[in-house]
Amino acid sequence: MTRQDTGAPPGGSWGRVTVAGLGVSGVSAARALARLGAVVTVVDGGDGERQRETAKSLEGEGITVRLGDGATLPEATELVVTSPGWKPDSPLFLAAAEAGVDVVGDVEIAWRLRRPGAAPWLAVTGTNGKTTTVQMLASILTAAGLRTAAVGNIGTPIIDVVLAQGQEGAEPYDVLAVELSSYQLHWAPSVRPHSAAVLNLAPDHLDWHGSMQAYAADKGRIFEGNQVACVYNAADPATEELVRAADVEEGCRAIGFTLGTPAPSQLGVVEGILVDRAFVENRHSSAQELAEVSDVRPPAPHNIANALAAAALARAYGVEPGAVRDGLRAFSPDAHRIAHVADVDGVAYVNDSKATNTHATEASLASFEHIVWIAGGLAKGATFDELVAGARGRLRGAVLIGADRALIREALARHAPEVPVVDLDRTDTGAMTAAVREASRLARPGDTVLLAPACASMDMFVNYGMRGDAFAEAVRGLRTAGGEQGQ
Ligand code: UMA
Repeated sequence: MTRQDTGAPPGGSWGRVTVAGLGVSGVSAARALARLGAVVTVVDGGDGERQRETAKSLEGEGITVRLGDGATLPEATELVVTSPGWKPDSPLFLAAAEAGVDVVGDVEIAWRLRRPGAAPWLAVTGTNGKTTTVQMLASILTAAGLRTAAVGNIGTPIIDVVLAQGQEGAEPYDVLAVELSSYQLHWAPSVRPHSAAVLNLAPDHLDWHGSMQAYAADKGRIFEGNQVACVYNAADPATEELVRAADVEEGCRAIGFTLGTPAPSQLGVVEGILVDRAFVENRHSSAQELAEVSDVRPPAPHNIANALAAAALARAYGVEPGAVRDGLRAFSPDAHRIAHVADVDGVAYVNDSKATNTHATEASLASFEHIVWIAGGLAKGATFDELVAGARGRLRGAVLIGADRALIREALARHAPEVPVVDLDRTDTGAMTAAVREASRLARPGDTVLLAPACASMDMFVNYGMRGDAFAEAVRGLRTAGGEQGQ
């Protein structure tokens, strides 16, 4: 078989592959590569119950698993396939470099496994909003009658979907809506989407990438080789800069999105209507109505921007305006993204556990007038001065949880010393119940208690979803303890 048939390296066979990480992507990559004939060893630095159970099932499939040592390169390794979370300077990769062995990610493998005629990728990255945008995009593509799936960083390993295409009887996808993180882009040098969008760029994951420049450069890889459109945020010049720096196919266009009136080659908003001035016959004199702002849920500014980016990618793929509207109407937002949980004693409780960095939290804090803010967790190298200074006038109080809460406490002391702060010195999962109780004491009727941690959750919870669930559970606890019924 040729390289194109199997995605295998030159020489035709996958040989001995080491997969780094026994998480969602590692398991998918290991299974796929073993099925394609590779001799697979999975290594993971952890040795917990989860890893052991997963190891048992992979070993039953002929895959070797080595737990508790993520640093030593297994002998005779010919290729390393890494999970996205592994830092580029991990000892395993230094050993691979020394041995002259390539390191790529699972997304790169998925790309190499595509057969001629495989579903093109419409790809989305950005510091915030990428999951929502990919979900909106998939909803629009579905409304257009296309067979699609939302894959990648969103949680469904892309290799699984690409490989399913090759299986007998599987109905082929027309197009994939792909969420790509900066980590995944870092390890995926040959991916060439049909069209792609960078929603925004703000400092995040700097401990992983080493610098803002390195982070931006990895995000910018999404535009490489685009065929039809590179979609940027007109309000965020850094995203347009990435389009300019990209090497794209002849005829590929730069398409902007804006919350204001769109210029030619942009999508934007005019009097409450989402309009397209990019994919229309005469973009200099006409515009196409796509949907109403009220079709976007929630109709908060950052979310309208997400909808415009999703619409731009769908339009680049040739989707009709009616399907953009129907898809946006059919979309239901994430339960952990500025989701109203309940009203208790005249106070609204809002779950934005998905706000895992300062940029997302800034948008969240700007959405309410009087806020008791629950924040903290793993800061991932972030600083909080700007965030706190910007939100000062809106904060009724703050309740801090998690490993890096001192960083937020210090920023509050510097920029908002009048704001009462409860510093919960505990990182156990029950801390959320205590945090909600403390927040309810600080809040007055008409206020919003907002969980927008500005930090990752893994110091206390399995993921941000569990953190949001714990918040919602704690709010329900308040209600049964005597508060009034919410919605
Ligand atoms: N591990 C080590 N050594 C390391 C790092 C990790 O041994 O140095 C092991 C861990 O013990 C664990 C495994 O590797 O067993 C985890 O690998 P991983 O962190 O890459 O996570 P996966 O479970 O494979 O999930 C990844 C993405 N995770 C990250 O990028 C951190 C998931 O995105 C994604 O949904 C999934 O692949 C499928 O594509 C999550 C995420 O937090 C949602 N993404 C970040 C974000 O959105 O901000 C980028």
